[in-house]
Amino acid sequence: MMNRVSFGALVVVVFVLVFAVPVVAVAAEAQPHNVAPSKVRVMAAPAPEKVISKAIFNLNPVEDCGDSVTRPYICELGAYQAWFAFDVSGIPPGETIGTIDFTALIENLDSGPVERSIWYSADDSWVGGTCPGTTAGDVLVGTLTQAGLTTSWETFSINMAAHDFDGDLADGTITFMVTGPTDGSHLCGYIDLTESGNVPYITVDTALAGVEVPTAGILGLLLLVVLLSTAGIILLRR
Ligand SMILES: [Ca+2]
Repeated sequence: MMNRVSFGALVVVVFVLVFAVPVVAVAAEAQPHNVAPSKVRVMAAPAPEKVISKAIFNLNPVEDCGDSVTRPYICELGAYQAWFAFDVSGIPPGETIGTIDFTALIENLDSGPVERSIWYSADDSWVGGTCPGTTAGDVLVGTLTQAGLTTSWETFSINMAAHDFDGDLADGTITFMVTGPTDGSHLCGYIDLTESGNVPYITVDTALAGVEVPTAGILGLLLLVVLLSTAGIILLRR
């Protein structure tokens, strides 16, 4: 009788080791990883697509430039342009970029509403060197319209379909250029750079892909195994 009871108990122990230990290990792996103090990890997300955490990074430019150190003109495309480089090397490996917003203090010197445009550039080699100035951006990634004779913090929602920014996670830098209307109209404004004290920034929303955390399915199976094993012990003792 005791041997049968011991065998039943052994069955329970083996099933717990086989199922419970992996569940605990995977759950531990899913904990959010450390980030720098300036970056805020906001939530643990559900895992329908094997995404186990999300984070928001607020980043200021490592370098910005234009025809002024503090407040360059942004007028027509190809002439009055301001450049911004953001260091994204602090975003941990495995993260993918979901959205990017670019925010800066902009003044519209025209009496009417004016379209402003933001462009992505693949060339980061200007950082630490010469401002690209009137060089063309590679890809139009956003526009907004600012009211006439207004100074306001304006946010471009970057079009993520226009460029694959995960490539910039690999090279560690994102370069943006901000200028005037996409049709080249000479409609002027200012944009404040870092040295003005009104520091531009990007907000990067990322997701960390990984092993999906087993939840109700595995735990339910584990409970079923324990119940069946217990029933087996009772039958063996009769
Ligand atoms: Ca880059």
